[in-house]
Parts: sequence; C-alpha cells; structure tokens
Amino acid sequence: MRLDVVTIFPEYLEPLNVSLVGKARARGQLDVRIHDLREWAHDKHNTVDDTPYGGGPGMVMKPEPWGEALDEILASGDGEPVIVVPTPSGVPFTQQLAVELSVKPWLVFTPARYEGIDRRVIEEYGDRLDVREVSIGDYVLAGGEAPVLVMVEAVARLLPGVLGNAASHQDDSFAPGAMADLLEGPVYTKPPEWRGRGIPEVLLSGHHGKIARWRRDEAFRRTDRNRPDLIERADPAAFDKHDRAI
Ligand code: 6GU
Repeated sequence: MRLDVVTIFPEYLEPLNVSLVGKARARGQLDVRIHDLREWAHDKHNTVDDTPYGGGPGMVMKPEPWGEALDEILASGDGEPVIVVPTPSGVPFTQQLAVELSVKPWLVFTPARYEGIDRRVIEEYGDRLDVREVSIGDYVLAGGEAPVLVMVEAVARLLPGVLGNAASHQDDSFAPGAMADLLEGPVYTKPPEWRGRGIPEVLLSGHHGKIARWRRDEAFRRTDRNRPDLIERADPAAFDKHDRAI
C-alpha cells in the first residue's frame, strides 16, 4: 500500500517511522511519502492560508497550494488513490472504515491546520475521485496530523503480514464475528500472583468452553458499563439468555 501525507508539519508524522508502521515500511509493505505543502506555495513567505470570505475568526487554507500538490502527487502514481480529508466535520472513523481503506492500494491524506481547507479543493477532487472527509471523534484538535497517525495505524495493522499473528485481530473490539458489538475484556499474564492479586481461577482451568464463556461475560459486563450504546445499537439476536442475565 502507498500512503501520501501532505502537511505543513512534516515532522509531526515522524512517529510513522516507529513500531508497527515503521517496521511495515522497512519491510516494504508500506510506501509512505510525507510532503511539505509549503513546497507548493509561491510567495516569499510560503503562505498557505488567508482570511475567510464572509468574515469570522481564524484562517482558511488557500486552494492553490493544495491543488498543485495533489495534482503532482496524483500524476506520480498509477491509478487513483482514495483521498482522506481529516476534519471534525467528517464521517466517524470506525473499524469498518479502517477495513474498507485497508484494501485500497493507495491513500492520500490531507491534514489541515487553521479552520480547514477552501471548500473548492474538496469539490474539485470529489468530482473525479473517492474523497472521504473523516473525523476521529467528537472533540476538536488543532490539526489533522494526529488523526492521520491514528488512521494510518488502524489501517496498517490490518494489512496482510503486518501484524505478527493474523488471529490477533479476530477478537479486537469492533471486529466482526461472534464477539462483534462487544468490547474486549481483561487480559492477564505471568506471574500468577502480583501484589497479592491472583488470576481468575477459570483461566487456569484448561477448560476452553468455560474460558470462552467467561471471556464473553467479561466483555459483556465491560461493554454494558463503558459503552451501553453499543449494546442498544446491536442486533438483539447477537445476545443469548446468559448475556442478558449479566
Ligand atoms: Cl480529523 N481533525 C481535527 N482538527 N479535529 C478532530 C478530528 C480531525 N477528528 C476529531 N477531532
């Protein structure tokens, strides 16, 4: 997969050199290209923003540098990318959207600062390409760079061969399957006793059926406590009598 990111803060994307994404890059599974938007600015101050039409606070990113940057990046590859525009006004970034993006060969991210990008840029590319305006949650950040880090990590770990063990995402919270609609429950490792705290007996029993039931009960309890909206939204057929008794 190829990923391009256009930003006025290239150094903000340095975490993409680290850990899972960094290793996927080193192995050649991800081709990540970070671009400085100011390279497509023209005046001596490399201006990329201006005051908003209609008045109001803040600044708006000018369309010309974005247009020239995107045209050059689009011309540098084969086929057409999906363009992901991070914005608090976008559709929610979900595991489902991460899965959808993970099967695309090429993504271009356009994190903005200030009050956002001149609307005509989104319209111009939206007329010819798949452009997604995406939000990572109901809060406001100063720019789209941190959301890009979030989205790239969520997508990259789904690529074949990036996560050591493909089974590791089978029971992720939000993954489809038997535990769909439930958050993951607690996990334990050695030592068997730490600061006087033991391990739930059932996990030491070797009884796979009982362990699966316990894990589901813990997942249900946690979901009920932390995200009751997930239970309300789910298909009632997803829950059995035992779940409902929790
Ligand atoms: Cl994608 N951008 C900004 N600036 N703030 C956000 C966001 C994105 N998602 C949630 N808050």
